[in-house]
Amino acid sequence: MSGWFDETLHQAYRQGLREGRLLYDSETAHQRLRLFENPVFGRVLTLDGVVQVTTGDEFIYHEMMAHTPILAHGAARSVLIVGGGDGGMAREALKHPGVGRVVMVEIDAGVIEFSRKFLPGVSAGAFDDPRLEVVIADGAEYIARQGESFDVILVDSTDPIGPGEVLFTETFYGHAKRRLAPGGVLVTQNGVPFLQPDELRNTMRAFRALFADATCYLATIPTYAGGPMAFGWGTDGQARETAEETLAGRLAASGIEGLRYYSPAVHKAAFALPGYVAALIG
Ligand code: AG3
Repeated sequence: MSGWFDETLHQAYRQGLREGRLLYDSETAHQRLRLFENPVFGRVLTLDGVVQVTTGDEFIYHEMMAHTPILAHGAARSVLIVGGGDGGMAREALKHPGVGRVVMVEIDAGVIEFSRKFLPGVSAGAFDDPRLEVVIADGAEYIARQGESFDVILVDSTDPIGPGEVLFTETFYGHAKRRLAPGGVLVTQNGVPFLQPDELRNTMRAFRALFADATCYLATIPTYAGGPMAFGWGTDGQARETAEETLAGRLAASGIEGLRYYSPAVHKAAFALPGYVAALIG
């Protein structure tokens, strides 16, 4: 009989996943990493007791976080990924032929090494793409440095507990803004607002002070349980106004096929916010 994995993220709500074969359980230099099999979701990667990726539903998160800003921007050449050590975000960003450079700043080399070995389908060759540069560093420190700017910055972080905490501060968002090229877009992982309202409220307060266009958009990822997940969206440009037909034209021109969640219609709809979410973003 296999047991159950109980996620420890929330105070008064928890999800359990049946835990089949345990493939790995160890401490990296930064966090506890565990990988097991689940009959519905496939391989499940957890960090410090919180689900990060499952091979079953990761496509939703990675497609929505990468393609929404890249296609809205329309001429993105460079993408910075903060976190994202499993390689799924790089995989989606690199699908765009116009993207000539992706820098991934991951704090935990252990996550990359591990994911390449045990979750090869998540990065799907991204780590061998010459357009990808991997930097092992603290994302907050990296972004605070002077350096190149990017058309799109994706903060593919854990929750604001442990190593991910600094990635939710006003200081970090301010530094991220300075690293955006004109018209650039910042997108952040902002948790599940029904269960983590403060996380979105605080990020949106900071975004409103920094960006002409500050909002969030939503996608439902089953293992980020408790309702849809919010992605913070900050830009001084007009990317949010991009029409559905324009997005469709850009997607067709990119030659990207086989997406299973993102579509131009879903993209536009993702910015329609239910009242309880709109109230949090102020
Ligand atoms: N990082 C986002 C995990 C967030 C889970 N949080 C939650 N359920 N509120 C995923 C990394 C994938 N590249």
